[in-house]
Amino acid sequence: MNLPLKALSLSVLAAVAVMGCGKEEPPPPPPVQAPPPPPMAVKIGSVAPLTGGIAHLGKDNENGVRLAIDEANAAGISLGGKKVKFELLSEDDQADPKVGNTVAQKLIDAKVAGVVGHLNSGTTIPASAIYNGAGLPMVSGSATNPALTEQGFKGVFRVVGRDDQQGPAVANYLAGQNKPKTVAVIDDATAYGEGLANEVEKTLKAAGIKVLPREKGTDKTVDWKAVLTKLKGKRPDAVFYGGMDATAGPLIKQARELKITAVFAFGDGACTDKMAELAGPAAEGLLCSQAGIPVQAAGKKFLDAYKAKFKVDPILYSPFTYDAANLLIAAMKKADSADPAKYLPALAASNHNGASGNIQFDEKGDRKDAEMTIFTLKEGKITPVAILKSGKSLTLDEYAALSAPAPAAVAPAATPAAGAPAAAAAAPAAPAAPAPAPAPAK
Ligand code: ABU
Repeated sequence: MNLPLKALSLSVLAAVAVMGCGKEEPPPPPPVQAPPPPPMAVKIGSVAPLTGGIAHLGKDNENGVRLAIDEANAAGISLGGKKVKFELLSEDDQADPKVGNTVAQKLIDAKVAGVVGHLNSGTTIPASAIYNGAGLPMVSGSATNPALTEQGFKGVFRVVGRDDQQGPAVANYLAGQNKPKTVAVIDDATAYGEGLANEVEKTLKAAGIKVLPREKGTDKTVDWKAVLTKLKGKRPDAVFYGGMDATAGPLIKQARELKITAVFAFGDGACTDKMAELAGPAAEGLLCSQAGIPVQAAGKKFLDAYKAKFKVDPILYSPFTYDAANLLIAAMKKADSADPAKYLPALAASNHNGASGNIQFDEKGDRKDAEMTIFTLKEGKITPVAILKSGKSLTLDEYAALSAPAPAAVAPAATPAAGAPAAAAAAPAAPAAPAPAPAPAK
């Protein structure tokens, strides 16, 4: 080996030796961070008919609850020092009381912390006894039969008014506006339909109006020809039907096909644009009522968020089920617990500005000073004509103006509007402004 080559070999060997002996230790790994604990799951049940003739209303109810839950999760809520993730457990009771009882027990077994529902009085009333037995609070956003809150159950609430308020409201409006001498009353033999029809009949009779013997269908009746043919011979000036839109649409359509010209009036369950979809032009001019504010008057933030999320407009009760879910969540936050026994007192003491206005409960669990709205169907759309609040009658514009919070008038003690600084959000319990709109006639 010549000299330069030998020198190179030695230096390579030397370099290898240095690398082998003087190898630098890699930096120690960073201390292992414990992963953050998973959020505590808090389940909220929602029950409504999601199949069958009024599935569209059930889906609307469910959407209201889903929106409230998603907003709460996005806001990030902790209870008892633990981050919480609310989960929706949605059940289909098919508007059937037996199925309603089964799914009520299913939600209890799944350890939900509270329930929004059910939609129908006929399912809500029996299910409420099951929830009550389990100590589980429930808030209905739509069940209006008075019996629901007359049972003495401490955990049962509703955020709509009652049919012993709604029945007189729609009957008095009909009597005053249309001045019928004879009225036919039909119901669908459900707790809601029959109960509301009874209230309407009582009010009409008290106003000196003749009411024909009651006619009956069911919540599945879509062929009303026999009932209508019988009624036609009696020439009523008006017909009131206690039932939902799925059966009410065919009723008015077939009535017009039979050339019955009577005014048709309905309660909240048939007070939707679906009436025009089912009956076409035959639905024009009908009267109907809602045991709360019209959906058009719900908080803008709610209306916008609903449309953005579900790509459709809310139908009827979703502002109320949204509020019901937010009431449960607000009570849990106040009690710092999802334990029903711990948050129930906060729920009962709610003072919440929601999408449907200010919500407080009376000792029975009914909404204090609930609005009643009268509508007509105009150009295919259910259109409010009078909002009854604290004994006064307001147009939609008057109601919005009255309810718009003045900067200094927002009640500081009330829960901040969870999803909706509704025009109605800071509505005072008893508006001080005069009510210029025509009073519903009695
Ligand atoms: N409020 C009308 C629909 C729900 C019910 O059955 O009460």
